[in-house]
Amino acid sequence: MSALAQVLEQDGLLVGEPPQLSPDELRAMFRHMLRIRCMDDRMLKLQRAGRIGFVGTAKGLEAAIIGSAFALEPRDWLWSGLREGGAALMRGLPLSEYIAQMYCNANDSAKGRQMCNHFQHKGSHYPSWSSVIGTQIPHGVGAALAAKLRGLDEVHAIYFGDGATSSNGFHSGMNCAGVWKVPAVFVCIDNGWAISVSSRQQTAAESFADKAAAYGMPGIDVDGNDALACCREMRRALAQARAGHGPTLLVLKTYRIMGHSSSDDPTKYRDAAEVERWSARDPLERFERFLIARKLFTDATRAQLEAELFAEIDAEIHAQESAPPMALRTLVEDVYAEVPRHLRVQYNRFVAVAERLGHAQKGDGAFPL
Ligand SMILES: Cc1ncc(C[n+]2csc(CCOP(=O)(O)OP(=O)(O)O)c2C)c(N)n1
Ligand SMILES: [Mg+2]
Repeated sequence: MSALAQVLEQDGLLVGEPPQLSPDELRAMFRHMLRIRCMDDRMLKLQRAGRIGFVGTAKGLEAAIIGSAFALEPRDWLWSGLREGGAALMRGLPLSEYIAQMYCNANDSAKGRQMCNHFQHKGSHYPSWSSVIGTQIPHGVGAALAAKLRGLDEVHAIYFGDGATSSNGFHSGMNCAGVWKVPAVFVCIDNGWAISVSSRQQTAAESFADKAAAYGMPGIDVDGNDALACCREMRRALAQARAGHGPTLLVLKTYRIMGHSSSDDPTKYRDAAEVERWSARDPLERFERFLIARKLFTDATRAQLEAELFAEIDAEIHAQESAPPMALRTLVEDVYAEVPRHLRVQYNRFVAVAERLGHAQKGDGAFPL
């Protein structure tokens, strides 16, 4: 295992070389991290109230997600594994699209064909992702190879969790990336758990970073609750990839504070003491202490930002909640240039049943997961 890359102690003091970032950039980084916390708070409440179907939070992972993605250029790509929606917002996904996707309403750019919480955004190079663990890894590697063959100056950041390191996609993607020296950075967010399987049960290796050696690339362990360390190591890995020196595996060591998703009860498989230990290493608090020490924040700044963020999010929730549902006919559109006869017949039968039995109402039925 490599020494853990760290820039900030939990008390906000510097213990390593920080990345070059202007005061405005540092403040922006914190705001993007805080937005994840605020958004998760609201989404979980909406889910508990039965107003949206599903949510997977990123509480505790804010530094890993934002610190690393902050280093990307707009022309780079982010292949999401699961919880990187906050990075999509930072890179240009409109808040309205984020929340529309949570409602799967008429404004949902996935047209209701994804589970909620599965974002995509063309403009910020954030491809649609799949719940099937690890499948984005070979997709991202293929896109990175295409960029290399076309001589494009872009790097593909491929995100995944500790659980995905046991997938076929991880092995085949990492192997091809190493052999072809593609411009990619693999970002493993090791948050301690893959639903109820702990990282210690997932591998006998000391760290997931050790796996990089088998694919001929560097593997670097990073303190994933340290936004500045995540940004610095990501910048280094991106520079290597951009210069044609091939991929790196970054392992951002952090902790999933909440359940795997709104359908999970983590008290069934882990100790409260472990959660408390990691809560004391909160990434927002650590970064806030640094910003206060640097006189970029006062003790009141976080509360002000929080109020602003909640106001923006709440206004958008009201707007999206009153939007109509996705039109039923979209069920049969977009595959063929013209809807073929057999689909028209099925659709008409479906509408007839819906009219006989009544259309579904908001909140009907239980989410199956
Ligand atoms: C191929 C496959 N197997 C199993 C699942 C069920 N599943 C959904 S998420 C998950 C765990 C993911 O853990 P990790 O990769 O560590 O990401 P995290 O949820 O911790 O962010 C599993 C096993 C799946 N979606 N796909
Ligand atoms: Mg995990």
